[in-house]
Amino acid sequence: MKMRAARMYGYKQPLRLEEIAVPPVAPDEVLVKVGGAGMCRTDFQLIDGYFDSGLEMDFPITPGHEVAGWVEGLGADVPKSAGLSEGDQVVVFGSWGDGACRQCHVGNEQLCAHGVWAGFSRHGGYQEYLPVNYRYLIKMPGRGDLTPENLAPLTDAGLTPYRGLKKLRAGGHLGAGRTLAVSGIGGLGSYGAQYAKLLGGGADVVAFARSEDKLKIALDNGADHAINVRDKDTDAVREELENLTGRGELDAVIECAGSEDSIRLAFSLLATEGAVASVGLIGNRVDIPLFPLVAREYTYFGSFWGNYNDLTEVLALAEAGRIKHTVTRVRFDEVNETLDAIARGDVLGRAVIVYD
Ligand code: FEH
Ligand code: ZN
Repeated sequence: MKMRAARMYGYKQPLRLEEIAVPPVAPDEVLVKVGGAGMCRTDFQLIDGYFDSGLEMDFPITPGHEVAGWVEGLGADVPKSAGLSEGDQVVVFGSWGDGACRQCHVGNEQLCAHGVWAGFSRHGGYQEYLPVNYRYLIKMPGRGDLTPENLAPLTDAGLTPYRGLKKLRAGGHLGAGRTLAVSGIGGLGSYGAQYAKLLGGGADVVAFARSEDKLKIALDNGADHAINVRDKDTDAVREELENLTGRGELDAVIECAGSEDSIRLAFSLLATEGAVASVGLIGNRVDIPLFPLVAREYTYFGSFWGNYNDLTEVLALAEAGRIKHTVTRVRFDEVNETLDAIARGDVLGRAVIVYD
């Protein structure tokens, strides 16, 4: 059987749109027919060489770490306890640890130093069929808006800010009377604005973005206020923040962009004992003034992707109809142009490849 695959043969070059053989599945794997493959800014960064120094790449590889689809076939050793049958709609947890380290044993396989990430190895969602170990599939009912194109982004864009907000909540930085900013309303931030209300415990939620279209998505998704931070210095943003919320400072920030400017702005507006959770990866370094960090006892969380149980919580919210999806459908032959649009910040919500 043949399949379409957009494959990477090296850095800084377009993906090759090919027709290749559907790969065989190992006995403990399931062949997933991809119904939706989210296109993440990280995919553009992978191709552009952002991970060059840190990842050994055995080209060609197929990008795409946000996958949902259907069970096409089951390997011989997939246990009945997995509860999987052909035709089931499934979501792929995309971070596959070695199962041997401390992080894997507590369930944080996304932190495994020897793990494999879908879309950073031979197989990712930019191909029509994907072999996945049965342990990394979560069955979802196929009703209403629970479609592969809506479910796929929940495995990264809709998972990463969720984990970051859980860290802010667990650290006691959220709750009534607090001001929580969602900085960057791209793929991650369109979910971050929703989780800020769902997990914020009554916090006042302010969205920061650089375009009115994206701020509208944040407000539609539950943010209480929106500030366009394009070409504004900290004082101007602080004044607008005070006019909107009655306070010119933030108690917590879920930082979904990762640009050096947006992280700098977050810390410039942070209240005493405030906290920032960084989940975005646009930049390379952060520049944080040391004295305020110490004297005002800031907390700075790095938060990466999400673990399997975080994903089951997100999917439970989706199944309960608590998550709004902002998806731009992409045809397979539009993949390269869409990656360029993502790099420019021109995509609203999440771009998702559908193999019509
Ligand atoms: C995913 C996989 C690998 C590196 C970075 C990412 C981010 O998109 C996590 O949100
Ligand atoms: Zn991603």
